[in-house]
Amino acid sequence: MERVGQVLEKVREGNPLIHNITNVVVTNFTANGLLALGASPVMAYAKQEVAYMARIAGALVLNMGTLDEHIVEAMLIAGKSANDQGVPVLFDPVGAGATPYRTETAQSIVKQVATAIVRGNAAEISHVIGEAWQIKGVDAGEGKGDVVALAKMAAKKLGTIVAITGKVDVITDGERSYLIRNGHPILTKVTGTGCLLTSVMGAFAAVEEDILFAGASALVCYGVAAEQAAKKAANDGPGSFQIQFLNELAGITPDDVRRSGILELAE
Ligand code: ATP
Ligand code: TZP
Ligand code: MG
Ligand code: MG
Repeated sequence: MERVGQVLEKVREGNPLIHNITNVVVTNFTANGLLALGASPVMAYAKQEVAYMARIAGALVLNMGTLDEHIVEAMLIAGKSANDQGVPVLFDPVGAGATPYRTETAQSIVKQVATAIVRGNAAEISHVIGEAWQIKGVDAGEGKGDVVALAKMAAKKLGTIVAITGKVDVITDGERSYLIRNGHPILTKVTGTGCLLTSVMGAFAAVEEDILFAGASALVCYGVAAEQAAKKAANDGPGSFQIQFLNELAGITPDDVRRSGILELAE
């Protein structure tokens, strides 16, 4: 946990610029969450500027939540520019599997852009690799099967690090895998907590070269911040939790992580 705390400190010291091409539901929450944590968010979508913005960013986050043809074009331009400059690209295939357009777009993006981390729920990740776990809108349905095995299969197939989140989170490069047992069920009652998480993983990937460990560290810190927020505000409902969660992202310390983080190497 010592090392997780160090990566958290590096985010705060580095204040990395995170270029998000994200969805209309979560834009404000994502910007505020990144700011709270100590990163520097920017949302930029115009095809005339995304290549430039991606090039100067510490990480680029592509999120498919509310797709249209212009967004897809911008994502591909930004993604290729980030790839050219060695800027890590994170991809959140929101709702892959819910409609053919989402599934096809997700598969087309991972084909054309080299990603550092792909993060989603189990159903979304399964559809990115052409497996068919159930999905309901942008939320996970009832998946049956081994999530670690699915994550490893996806990582190998896509040649990227894959994170599958839920009650327990898994992140893997296909060989080494971590399980993270932090978080709180009330996260599922606030929209955008998955999307913000992908952007937070971007902030960690921007400052730590070991991207697998960066991603695992982000998952631990995010989960611990949620637990702390839930302790203070869950009884008041999701609205209070959302606000308190931003406060905890700003306040979480390496000591908190040492005390409460649960990170395991998986088989
Ligand atoms: P979904 O649409 O399936 O909710 P998502 O994109 O919102 O997916 P989540 O899987 O909900 O992403 O992950 C967001 C955060 O919520 C992660 O930190 C994850 O660990 C946490 N989380 C999700 N479900 C639970 C749960 N039942 N208990 C604890 N933490 C959870
Ligand atoms: N509809 C399209 S994008 C979106 C909704 C509700 C937000 C999804 O956010 P998350 O983080 O996957 O819950
Ligand atoms: Mg969720
Ligand atoms: Mg999501």
